Amino acid sequence: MQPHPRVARMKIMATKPPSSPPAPAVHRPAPDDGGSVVLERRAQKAKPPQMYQVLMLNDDYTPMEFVIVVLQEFFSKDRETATQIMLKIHLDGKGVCGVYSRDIAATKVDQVLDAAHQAGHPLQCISEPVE
Ligand code: TYC
Repeated sequence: MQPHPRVARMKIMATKPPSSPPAPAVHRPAPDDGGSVVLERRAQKAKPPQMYQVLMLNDDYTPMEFVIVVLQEFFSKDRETATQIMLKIHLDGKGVCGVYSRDIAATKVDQVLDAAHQAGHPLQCISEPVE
């Protein structure tokens, strides 16, 4: 009996045992580069966080001593440094008390405003991005 025409046209393929995957390509250094490895410089991904400076503003009513104590308590200044900063604010109208990450700066501002409010002084304190 004749095989069906489609069967007759089928090629019989020999089956091969599975071959192992091709070996990874080895990129040999070009003959003239001395075998050196070139590391590409990548743009830095993470920028340092924006920092914020906390400033106190001068006014005519808050006692100097209160400002000095605030600088010692909340900004960890020794008495001499605190006095210098207070006098700078008194003379220039404002002065930097410290530089912090955004959340810490906001906390410092709250602490100063709370203490001033509790003591009945109009002392003002703000934070702003550095640069
Ligand atoms: N000017 C105030 C006074 O003469 C002192 C003062 C200093 C007030 C700094 C506020 O942020 C300040 N008593």
